[in-house]
This record gives sequence, C-alpha cells and structure tokens, in this order.
Amino acid sequence: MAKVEVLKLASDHLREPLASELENDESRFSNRAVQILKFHGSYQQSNRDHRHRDWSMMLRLRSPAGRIPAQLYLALDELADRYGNGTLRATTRQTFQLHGIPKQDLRMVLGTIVRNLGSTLAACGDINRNVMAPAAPYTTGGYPAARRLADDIAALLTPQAALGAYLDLWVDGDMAYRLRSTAKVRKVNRQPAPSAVHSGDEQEPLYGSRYMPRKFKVGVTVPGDNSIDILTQDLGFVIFTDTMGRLVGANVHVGGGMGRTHNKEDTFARTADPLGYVQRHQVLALVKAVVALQRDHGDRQSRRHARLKYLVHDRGMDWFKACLSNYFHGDIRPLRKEPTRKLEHYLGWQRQGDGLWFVGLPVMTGRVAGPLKDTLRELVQRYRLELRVTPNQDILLCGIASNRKRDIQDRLDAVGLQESALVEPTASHGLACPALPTCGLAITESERTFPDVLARFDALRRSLGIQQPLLIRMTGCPNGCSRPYMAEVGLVGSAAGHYQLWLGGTPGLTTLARPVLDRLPLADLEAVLRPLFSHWVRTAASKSFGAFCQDYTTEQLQDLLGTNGFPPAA
Ligand code: SRM
Ligand code: SF4
Repeated sequence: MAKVEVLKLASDHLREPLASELENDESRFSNRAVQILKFHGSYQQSNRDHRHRDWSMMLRLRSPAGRIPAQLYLALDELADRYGNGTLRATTRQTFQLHGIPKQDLRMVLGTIVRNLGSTLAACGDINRNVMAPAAPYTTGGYPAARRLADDIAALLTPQAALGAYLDLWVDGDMAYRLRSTAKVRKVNRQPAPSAVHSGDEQEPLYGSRYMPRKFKVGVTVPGDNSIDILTQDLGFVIFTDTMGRLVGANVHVGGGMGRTHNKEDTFARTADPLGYVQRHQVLALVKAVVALQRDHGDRQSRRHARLKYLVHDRGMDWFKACLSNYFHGDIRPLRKEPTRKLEHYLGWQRQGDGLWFVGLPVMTGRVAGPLKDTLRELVQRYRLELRVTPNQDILLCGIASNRKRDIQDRLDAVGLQESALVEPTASHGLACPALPTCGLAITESERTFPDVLARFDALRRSLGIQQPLLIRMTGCPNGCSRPYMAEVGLVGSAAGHYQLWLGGTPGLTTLARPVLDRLPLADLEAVLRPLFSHWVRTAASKSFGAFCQDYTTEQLQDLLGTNGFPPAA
C-alpha cells in the first residue's frame, strides 16, 4: 500500500492527526496531518519567492457548477483581505481558492465559509472533487437540468463520516450545516444496489475507510457545450432533456485525465472513452457504480498510476464494461448523437431566459485582485448578485435586472471592462495555473508570466495578419492543472524559463495535443513559432490552428518550426 493509504486508514475517517495538530501552537502541520488536511479542502504551502519557508494554507471551495451565492462571495472577499494574501483565485474547476492563510486562523476562516453556506469538504484529496457543469445561468434548454444533476452528483458523492469530522473540526460539530441531500439522492441511496457497491464500512458506505485511490473528477454538460472539457474528466455526462427541459438520459464517458510526469512514459494525458447512453433514472446509480469500481480496482500502491484513466487504459473498455456489470445492473445503450462540441465562454452581456441578464467577465488567470476585486465586491453588495465561476477561470455576474445594466457596465468600464473588451479573442481563450510562488510542484512560472505571453502571441498574430483566435494554455509543470494538453498551443513547464510545446488540440477541446518540443526557451517563443504560423496563414488560413496542425505529423511540425537546433520532443 502507498503510505497515504495507511494514513487514510488510521485517520478515523479523516479526523486525525489533523484534529490534534489544530490544537497546537506550531505554525505548520506535520506531513501526516497535511495528507488529511487536503480532504478538508486545504493545502499547506510556503511562498517560494522567500528564502525561508513561511508556512500558510491554501483553501479551495467546492461549488458544483461554479455557483457562489452573494453572501458567500462577500465572506470570501473579506476573508482574503483579513487573513489571506488579499486576492481570490477562480480555478479551472469552477471554484475559488484563497492563499496565504496562517495555520492559527484556519479554523476561523474555514468556519466562516461554512457559516456563510460554503464548503471546502472534499475540494482536494483522494475523493470526488468539485463537480463541473456549464456555468451559464440559462433557464432554458438542458442547462437547468445539467446544473441539477451536478448538484445531485455532488450530494451523492459527499463522504458521510468525513462530513461529521469536517463539521466537528470547523464549526464545533454544528450539524445544522449538514449539506442537505436532495430527495433524488436519498431515493438512490434507498434503492437496492448490487452488493459490490457497498464498501463494507457502515459509516462510509460508498468510499470505505481508505476513500479513493486518488482524486476523482466528474463533469456534466449539455450537447454541443464543451465548456467543461468533458474528455478530461474521469466521468463525464452529456445530458439529453425533453421539451420541458427534464432529464431523459445521458451519454457517458470514462477515463479522462491530464496529469503526467516528464520523462515517465507510463504517465500520460488521456481523453475519456465513450461508455454508452444511460436513462434518466439510472444515471446516479451509474455514478456510484463507477466510483465503487475505481475504489476497488484503482492502483493503491503507485499513486502515479492510481487514476481511473490508467485502469481503463491498462485493462481496456471491454474489461471495464464487464467489471462494471458487477456494480451496475442498469442498461447501457449505444451513444446518442451529439452536435459538434464547442468551448463556450459566455462572456459579455446575455439574457438568462427569465427576464434577467448575466454578464461574463474575462478574468486574467482567474486572479481577482485590486480594483477588479473592489468593484466585484461593490456590485455584489449593492445588487446581491450571484456569481458563477467558469472552467475558463472567468466570472459571470448573474440575475441582473435590465434597469441595473447601465450602472453595472459603468462600474465595469472604470476597471477596463468596457463592453467591447469583454470578448477579446486571445486573452479570453487563455488559461494558466498558479505555479510560482505558491505551488509546491511548480518547475517554472505560469500565472505571473502569462499576461506577457498572451501579449506576445497577440503581437505575433497581428504581425502575420492572423484573424483567428488561438487557444493557449500554460502550466508550470506537467500535472496539467490548466488542461494544456487540450489546447491549440500548450506550454508545459519543463525547466526554469523552458516549456514543453504541445500542438494539435482544437478550439472545441475534442482532441489531445501532441508534444513537439521538450524545452522551448520562453525567450525564443516568436522565433520558434513564426515560421509555423506563417505556413498556416499561407496554406490554411480558413482552418483553426489546431485543425491545421492535425494535417501534419509531429516530425513535419518540428520541421516547420524555427527550432534553431532545439531538441525535438522524444
Ligand atoms: Fe491541480 C495538484 C492547482 C485543476 C491536475 N493542483 C495541484 C496543487 C494542489 C499542487 C500540489 O499538489 O501541491 C496546485 C495548487 C496550486 C496553488 O498554489 O494554488 C493545483 N489544480 C490547481 C488549480 C487551482 C489550477 C488553476 O489554475 O485553477 C485547479 C483547481 C481546481 C479545483 O477547483 O478543484 C486545478 N489540477 C486541475 C486540473 C484540471 C481539472 O480538474 O479540470 C487537473 C488536470 C485534470 C486531472 O486531474 O487529470 C489537475 N493538480 C493536478 C495534478 C495531477 C493529477 C494526476 O492525475 O497526476 C496534481 C498533482 C497531484 O495530484 O499529485 C495537481
Ligand atoms: Fe502547480 Fe503544476 Fe498544477 Fe501548475 S500544473 S498549479 S505548477 S501542479
């Protein structure tokens, strides 16, 4: 068993040694407590810009479909100023993180989040993570049903015993904050399930006392809307609805994931495989079944190899389906036809469908700070607006009455978010992970250098007369937190100031990109890409850059780059 497995088992359902260490005066937790702390939604970090280690905590919320009510947002805004580093960060899985919370303030901060109806339980750790769904608050089409299903899945996969530990630790056991299971979830849990689904642990019936072998990620969307990057999820649903917007069933995909390690060929990014179509009343039972299958068969020895994607890859879909039949007695039918998938951003002003408006704000790298933060607080305070975080690290302000549009836009103008600037191609397509200075795994910069990188791409496009937008994603290491392996241009940190270059993803996030260079010095970005971009505009300007790259082999792409002797990717 991997070491973390032993810790989980000995933790009394994710309580110890965290509970004891919360009582001491140390400025940091032990490595053992840190592993348990993750399940409560927090990571211990130290600022890597500083010479001495100065410990603080990052906190991550869980907010299915990215929904953040006004009350919670205002609490987060204040907590960030009072106890954190004065910023909030919208994440690629549709929630907010706070950074820089001292250990002695953790209980106060986390308790305040819970008291304001938020939660951080299971935002990190070996468990189901934040459930994604289209952020747009549309009241028509399948959107409301997708959001409801995301909520149901989040409730269904909430750990039971760990929830008790969570409330004990952070709000003195006040069970009034118990996340309420919806009626549908209660019904699924009452339904007789194949015995294999039960973990054998009465207190934690689905997960058992060792929880999952590794993190587990679920996303839900509607046909044609690929804002949630469905093929990167461990378990992804594309739902179909009737004319009344009621769920009728879903196409299911399994085994996606981005994380990999440089020079370890047995780790890789992978897009999910289609499993089939399931009917409405069987969707939640299928969710439980896939979780239970991965719980029992996922690798508990090598954490590097523990995600569902490796199980699906190693054993194959035929094995997976056969094994699933022990956990799921429902009917899996052939996939239903879907329209072409598109990455929706929902930026600018749009109607919700209920007489109200929402406005989508591009937030560079998801970082909410300075005047933008002040303006958001004022707007949320004044109009009690609900926020939605998109998987593109952007923010939607929702539920706006027509007569408030002018005032809101005026205030957005003042922070550079003029109506015309709300939809700006390259910036609105970019994603970058936090990397330095907070991320302990970063090899090089990402968030801090990304605005400059985007500006350089824009200048390069302009100099070549390129009109098409480009989907650019950057990370400080190969773990793939901004899903760079799906982008048209993926820059994956490989050494200080150097990036592995991935090409061939598509604007609709439908294909895995390919590594083309291993160590591109960031300083040489233009010199390397200009010849390839020139060839694109000369030969295939009407195609997206991703589609153009797919017409070439990796070797051909390497020849078309101005590599000046940089080593090609292995
Ligand atoms: Fe991530 C670890 C940040 C989405 C794959 N991720 C981390 C840690 C916690 C570093 C650590 O373990 O010490 C990062 C904290 C940095 C910091 O200072 O805040 C971190 N991940 C993020 C966020 C904040 C990036 C962002 O730009 O928004 C995202 C938070 C999402 C959320 O709200 O839950 C984030 N991480 C992702 C995604 C994208 C997704 O889920 O859609 C992925 C790729 C998808 C996947 O899981 O395959 C991702 N993060 C990883 C991995 C590699 C996992 C693997 O299977 O190998 C790690 C490392 C690990 O788990 O060992 C990691
Ligand atoms: Fe850290 Fe790597 Fe994730 Fe970036 S991709 S946040 S550097 S783990």
